[in-house]
Amino acid sequence: MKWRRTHYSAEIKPEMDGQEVVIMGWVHSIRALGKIIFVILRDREGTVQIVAPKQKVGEELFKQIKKLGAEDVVAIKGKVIANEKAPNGFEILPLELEVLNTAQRPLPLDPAEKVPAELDTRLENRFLDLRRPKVQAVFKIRSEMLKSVRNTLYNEGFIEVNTPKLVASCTEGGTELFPISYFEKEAFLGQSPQLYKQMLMASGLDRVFEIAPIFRAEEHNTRRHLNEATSIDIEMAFADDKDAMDILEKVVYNAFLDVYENRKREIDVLGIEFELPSKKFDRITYDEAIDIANAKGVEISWGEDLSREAEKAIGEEMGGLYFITDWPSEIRPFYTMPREDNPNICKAFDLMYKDLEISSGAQRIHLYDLLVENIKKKGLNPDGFTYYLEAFKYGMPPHAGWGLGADRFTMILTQQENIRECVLFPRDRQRLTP
Ligand code: AMO
Repeated sequence: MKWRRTHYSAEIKPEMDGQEVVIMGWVHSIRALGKIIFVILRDREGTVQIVAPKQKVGEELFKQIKKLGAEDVVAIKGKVIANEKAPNGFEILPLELEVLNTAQRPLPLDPAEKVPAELDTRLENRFLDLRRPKVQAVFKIRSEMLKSVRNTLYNEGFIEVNTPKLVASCTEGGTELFPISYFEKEAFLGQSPQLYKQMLMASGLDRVFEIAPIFRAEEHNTRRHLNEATSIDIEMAFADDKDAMDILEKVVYNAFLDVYENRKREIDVLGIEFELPSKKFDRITYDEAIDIANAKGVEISWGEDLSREAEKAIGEEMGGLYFITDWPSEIRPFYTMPREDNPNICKAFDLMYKDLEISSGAQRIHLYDLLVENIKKKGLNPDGFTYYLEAFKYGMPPHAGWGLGADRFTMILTQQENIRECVLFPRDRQRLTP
């Protein structure tokens, strides 16, 4: 490489007329019209038009440029020429070209998006697919969201932690575990940091969060499920379900705000209408949710988990972001705190966006005897939870927390219909490569 990049495409302005720049990227398209060649160069931040008239650039450089093909990697030293008719009000007159690498042709996928491709083909060739500005926009928004979430949680006094993903027991019910062979034993890929984040509440760290993969052996292919997802998990001590919901509201609202303020170009590239939610989200109880579903003709009785049809009916009625609270204890995990006044109802909540659940959480049981009793009630064996249970014997404070699906959150921020659009290399029943 002879030079270093001086500017990304988006950093060049017509006011820089006459200035020399070095740009680097991929040949997005090339058009030779007799004695003039137009090249669109693409980099991470956008595209720039390079115009090479033979009589200005000279025989040698003209010949070099003419040989370029789609997706070749180049560095161009050139002069900014203000031109009202050019895209963004300027073009580049090339002075020197360095071809850094050539691309084989035909391309398995067209990053210039002239030829549409099925999602499957796109995922097969994900590195090329990722050159598409719309696809890149999704991941830039995802990155902005993760940065925002971290900022909010650090500001709220949380400490970032990392817990093991090779684990010995289940947390969210036994059916969705991936078993792996672990030397002489059987182990599993962690389906949630749940037990670890709770054990940390006995450590005195008070407020922890983790952003990490979770593994779930979901059998079914849906547009909302992955076998490897990224979960944003928090746990906070000396807190109840309401406190955890307040933090979740802040985290989600701030991420919307940061994307709105800092990713205008990506929102534009995606061509979506981006609306900020209100700072406080609606809260309905499970009972009210059931009533809404029933009123819309969806049959569901108290104590059942919400069916897909029920979620759709409730989502239609509620729109946007809203919490569903006060769930039947029966259908929530063993660690969920029952309400003191009515143990059939527990202090659990889900955060929904229309018909999509993006987070669930609860105040947890911090009392040893009640926890053991609840484990048994769910048909689980307390012996499988020995290490976890120890943490409840020697001073466990009341605590609460939630898990927020980063992939699903990206889906709603970017308005994608399929969760696979929001993951670089998705893992589902059919896909383990690339
Ligand atoms: P839950 O199982 O509801 O709760 O998961 C929390 C959030 O993680 C995301 N999620 C998924 N995303 C994509 N594909 C999947 N297969 C998948 N599974 C889960 C969802 C979901 O809302 N331990 C609790 C959280 C807690 O109480 O702190 C838990 O794991 O967005």
